[in-house]
Amino acid sequence: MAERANPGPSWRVRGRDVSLSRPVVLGILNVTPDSFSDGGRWREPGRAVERGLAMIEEGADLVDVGGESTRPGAEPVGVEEEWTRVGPVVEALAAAGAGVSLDTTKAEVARRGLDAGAVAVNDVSALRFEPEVAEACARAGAGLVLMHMRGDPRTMQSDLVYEDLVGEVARFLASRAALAGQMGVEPDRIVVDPGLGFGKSAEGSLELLARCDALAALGYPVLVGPSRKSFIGRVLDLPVEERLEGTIAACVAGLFRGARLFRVHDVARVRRALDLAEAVLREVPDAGLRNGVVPA
Ligand code: HH2
Repeated sequence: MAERANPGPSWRVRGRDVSLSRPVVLGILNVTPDSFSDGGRWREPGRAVERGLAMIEEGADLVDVGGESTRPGAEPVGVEEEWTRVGPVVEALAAAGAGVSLDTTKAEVARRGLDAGAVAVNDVSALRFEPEVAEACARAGAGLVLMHMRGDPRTMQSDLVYEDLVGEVARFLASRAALAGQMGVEPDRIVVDPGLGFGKSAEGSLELLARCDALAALGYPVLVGPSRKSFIGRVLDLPVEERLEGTIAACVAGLFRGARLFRVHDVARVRRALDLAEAVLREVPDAGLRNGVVPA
């Protein structure tokens, strides 16, 4: 498996470096009618921008703007509809100086978003739907998140059985990162993500959190997105609006196993928890290396 020796001290995105010396938080801003936990809440662009800026105040490093739900069974939307949703929000947040990552699988939406000031693209298909997303990122010098998912959001929960879940996810992410590299995305701009809940059983998502070390060993920073997801509901038997503590526990568990980036709805609370957990980790002399990060 192609592996890099170590990730650099920062995630290089367009026009800025996001330091990995402390946990990186991406605040979720879904400008969709149908996202599983915040669908419809931020559809009005003015309110969405306000929420994005508030998340930066709360300690988010980037705001992850999405215009297409990826919840199981979600119907895809077209380029124009997706861009109508996210365009004004990306533009306004970028103009206000906020770092924006754009959660899209479409090359045309990625291109427009990067032109409008986004600094990274979060592609939950890891270039399987439209490999040209990588070209758009390479041209703009943008960051690129590559996430593992089996099939697509309509089909992903139909087969949750893997012979070797962690090995399969690691091999997939290594090969997608290699493809991104061939398409001109520099290694320091790539982040990998096991895709918690995307075609995984609850046990599978827990196992992937516990084995973030195996993904960090690929040499790219690891992002996890446990926020309010159903595996938390399954373990704690709680509805979506009661999953904050589970989200925090999942993030901290991921951090201790080598994840460095966290995509969450509840920025202020997760930020505090991660900063405290990071302070604990720092008491271990080789914590940086065990975290897959070279100490600065
Ligand atoms: N999860 C969701 C969406 N995008 N991107 C990455 N990199 N990792 C994730 O785990 C991830 C993601 C799903 O969560 P959410 O955005 O809250 O819901 P929806 O897809 O329904 O909009």
